[in-house]
Amino acid sequence: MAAQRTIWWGSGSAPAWRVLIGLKEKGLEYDSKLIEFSKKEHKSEDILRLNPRGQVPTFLDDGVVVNESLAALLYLQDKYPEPSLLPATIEGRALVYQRFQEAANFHDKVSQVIRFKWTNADEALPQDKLDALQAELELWESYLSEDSFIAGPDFTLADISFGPFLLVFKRFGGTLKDFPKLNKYAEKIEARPSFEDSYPPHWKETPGKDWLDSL
Ligand SMILES: N[C@@H](CCC(=O)N[C@@H](CS)C(=O)NCC(=O)O)C(=O)O
Repeated sequence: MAAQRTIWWGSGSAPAWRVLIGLKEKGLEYDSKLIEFSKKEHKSEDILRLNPRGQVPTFLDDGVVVNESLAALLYLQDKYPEPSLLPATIEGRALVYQRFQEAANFHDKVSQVIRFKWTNADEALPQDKLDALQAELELWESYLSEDSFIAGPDFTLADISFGPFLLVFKRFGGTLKDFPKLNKYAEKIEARPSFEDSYPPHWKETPGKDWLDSL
């Protein structure tokens, strides 16, 4: 019998996007529950029963609940090993595990500037927050070589962890003009079918912000 699989997600939620990308990379069918944050649907009974934090992604696979996005990606790789999203060598996997977790730093710096602007729309972004984001971008730029993915020559779990947040950065005006390798990388992942087929629907219909256009 086919697995019963459901994901609750919200348009523009990078953690939820990660799990959608993982499902698509694995070629798995799923029941898609797109929630609206403005209607507080992430606090619905259906979600709270499975995820007391009332967040997306909320993910149910064959009776197993795995809510945290990174945990859900590891679960998918574990339960559905092929096609693999990990390198064959232990050295390769070590780097993927590192970047997979390290993406939290980039997420944090991007979120800090976005949160600041949501609540202080008329104020300029604090220089220290911009500097911290610039330093993050420099690190991630240094991790790439001309045609590589973020943790080596192949697309892996590390790209699913990091990529959606890089595209959030672009959505909020990031240009990557001083980061040519990241810019090329962003275009490459954005065009990948798993990203394209799960692209945040409202991003296709509405313009983003220009808050990060100095970077
Ligand atoms: N650590 C969680 C974060 C999930 C998360 O923060 N989801 C946000 C949307 S991006 C959410 O549902 N926020 C609503 C809330 O916290 O009430 C993960 O990686 O899955």
